Amino acid sequence: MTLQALLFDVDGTLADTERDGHRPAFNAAFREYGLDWVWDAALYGKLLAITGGKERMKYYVETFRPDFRKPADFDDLVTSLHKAKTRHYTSMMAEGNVPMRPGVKRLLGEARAAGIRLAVATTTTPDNVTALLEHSLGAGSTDWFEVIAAGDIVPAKKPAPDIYVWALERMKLAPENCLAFEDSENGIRASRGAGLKTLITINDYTRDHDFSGAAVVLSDLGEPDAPATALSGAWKGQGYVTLESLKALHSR
Ligand code: XBP
Ligand code: MG
Repeated sequence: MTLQALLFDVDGTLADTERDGHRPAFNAAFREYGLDWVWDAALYGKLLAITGGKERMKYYVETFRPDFRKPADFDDLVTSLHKAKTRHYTSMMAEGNVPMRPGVKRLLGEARAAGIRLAVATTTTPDNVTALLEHSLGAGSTDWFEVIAAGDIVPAKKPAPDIYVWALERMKLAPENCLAFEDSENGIRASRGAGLKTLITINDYTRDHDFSGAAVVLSDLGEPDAPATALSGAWKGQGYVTLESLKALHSR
């Protein structure tokens, strides 16, 4: 089986968007609506158990705010809050202050040059993906990805495999011809559920997650002058992830 495509998660994998991107955007939306909901960095780590912003807000109310008197139109409130949150998030991304993680831009460039197909599979809202890519990866970089599978296009979000299955079907690819890149337990459950060999790069929110089933767990993708650390799995690459090392990983 040859390696034909790379499928990337976004939040936590391409960039560290959660703590200083999504979280303050949620808080700004809560303030805008006069709510006393404040998500600090530690609480947000617990809320990440649930993927999807609307789902996360509902989980917060159910689990952490039994005192909150839900209005009759609670679902509408959540929808409005989420629209406001997306507005805050995309304008924050437009400032371009959230960089790609180490090695991401280099590896994407290498894959593109070699004709490897690229896709995104994420639970986040499509506008958020575009904002991050255009302002942090580079203008026009959205077009590098043949398919951007995002948000509510599948009703069941990660850890359900649906978003990966959707992307694979669109690309008419078998999972055996691809590699997935993830950063979280919900993410790898989704990618493995779709039959994808998966490379993990951890971050501060996910370093203690269960990554059993990962082909390899790394600190990050690494750069020639800033090598990555292998945390588990057999990694025979150099100090940084190259297309050649991915092909070797894929064929094992
Ligand atoms: C990402 C998420 C997203 C974002 C918020 O998970 O959980 O919910 O935090 O996005 P993954 P929205 O990286 O596993 O795809 O608010 O746009 O839903
Ligand atoms: Mg992620």
